[in-house]
Amino acid sequence: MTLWRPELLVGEPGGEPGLLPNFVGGEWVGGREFEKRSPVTGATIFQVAEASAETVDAAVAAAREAQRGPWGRLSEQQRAAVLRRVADELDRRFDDLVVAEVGDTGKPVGQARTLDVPRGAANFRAFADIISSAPTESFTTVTATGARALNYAVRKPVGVVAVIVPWNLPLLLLTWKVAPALACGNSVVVKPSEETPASATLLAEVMAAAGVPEGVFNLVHGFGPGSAGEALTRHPGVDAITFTGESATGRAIQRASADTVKAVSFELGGKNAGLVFADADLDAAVEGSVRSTFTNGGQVCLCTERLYVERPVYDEFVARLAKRADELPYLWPAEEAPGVVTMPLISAGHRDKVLGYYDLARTEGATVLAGGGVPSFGDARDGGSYVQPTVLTGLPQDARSVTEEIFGPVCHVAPFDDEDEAFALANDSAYGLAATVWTRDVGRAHRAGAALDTGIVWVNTWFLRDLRTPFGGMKASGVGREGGLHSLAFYSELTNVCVDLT
Ligand code: NAD
Ligand code: 6OD
Repeated sequence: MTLWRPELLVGEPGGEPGLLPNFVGGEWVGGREFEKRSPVTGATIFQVAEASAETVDAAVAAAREAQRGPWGRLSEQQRAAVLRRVADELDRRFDDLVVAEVGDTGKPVGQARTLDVPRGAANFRAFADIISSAPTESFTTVTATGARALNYAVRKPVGVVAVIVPWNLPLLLLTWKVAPALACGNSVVVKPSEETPASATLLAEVMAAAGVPEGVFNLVHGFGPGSAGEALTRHPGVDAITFTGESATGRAIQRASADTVKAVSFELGGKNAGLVFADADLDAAVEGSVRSTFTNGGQVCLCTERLYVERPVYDEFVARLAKRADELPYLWPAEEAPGVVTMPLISAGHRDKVLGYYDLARTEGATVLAGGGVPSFGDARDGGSYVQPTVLTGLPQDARSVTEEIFGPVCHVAPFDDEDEAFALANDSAYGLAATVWTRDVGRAHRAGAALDTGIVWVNTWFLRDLRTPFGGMKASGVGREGGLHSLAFYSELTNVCVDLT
């Protein structure tokens, strides 16, 4: 059966919005329905079937049974072949996935085509390669008494992995976790955000078409507390949780999962700093900061929300950044334009949160150099969740707008006088996810890598990601690392086998 038709997004002509079901043990399963609204217009575009507690139980049971079956005993090469078939099927459904991703998020179609959707297939191909070539450890032990033994580690699946993901890059972040989990022989129960149910539902179709055995990939829709999300975190049948989302949610999941001692991998929030040194290529620093602040409506955990600029270039940098923020075009998602464009925030609730921070910043004494409000369109987009790209200055380092994650198209810019001060300001945060440094001084670039307490430091670039590299955050930005062999470490168990050689 093909569940997905592009017209589901807008409803049948004259009909109701399409219904997105759960996927459990290879079957589509209904539930109490909730509405998914378009961020662009506010219109209802889907009804989504919320997974009940019984549906979550069934999904975990199906995952357990499938994992204990032939799937858990396939060789790494055989699993890699399945992952490659999933990637091929994702390529085949490329256009449908673009529709799903753009419909759910209101992001520009050009971004969905060049980033979100291709990364889905790339994640499966990358982890097919990584699991095929993963090294194994072995050591020969010789003791003083003459005992000799060979030790080697056997990699095994963890079991049933719950994958709980947010709405900002839905397919990219979901596949970034499902691919390594399956590569290691686990089965998964995924819970996409209630704000972005479409591409995950389509992924279930892709899994079935690619021949992933029934029960290996299960999908439950719903919310966090009191719904499918919390049910998964408390479920005794779930062995590990991989979660991307807010730091506060990470804390709640850690508490909920403590009784059943689950392994957790957390990719959480950020309040990322960008450092612009006077020796930087200023054109590149301005354009790079426009990208790092306003891409995806500022709704990327890696976006810059704090910029620090060396005093000799501060005035020029701030003026140019504010001008670029004011000029960013407002387009319908289907319109194509080069470079960064604005997009709506994910929901009216999130727009109100971001606007609350714009007001708070004014109350705290900020100067608003660009934006600070809501655009007016005179068309259906007035029902959507747009805010203006915003540039703030003049706040102290301890202002809430400078310390708390806003997750919108906004940054605060402040001056600094030397490298030590710049590194100290960047590190003065409860978060530690990412930092971006703009400089032509190679020595300073390497000093920044060593000095900045973040999981990633970009130098003269932003959001360039090699899937083999470690990814994660320090402090309130996360627990653990995924990416390449680091993902294998989380998604597998190791048994050391010690064999007497005498
Ligand atoms: P969120 O934490 O509100 O929700 C994320 C997911 O968790 C959703 O599927 C949600 O339904 C579920 N959830 C919420 N409460 C839960 C609970 N108590 N138990 C179980 N599940 C629960 O985050 P969001 O608003 O969807 O996404 C934005 C946040 O995600 C930002 O803070 C952003 O920085 C962060 N993020 C981090 C990364 C990273 O890699 N570090 C990447 C993307 C987004
Ligand atoms: O690129 C990735 O793999 C990744 N995890 C990106 C996270 C983006 C956060 O919003």
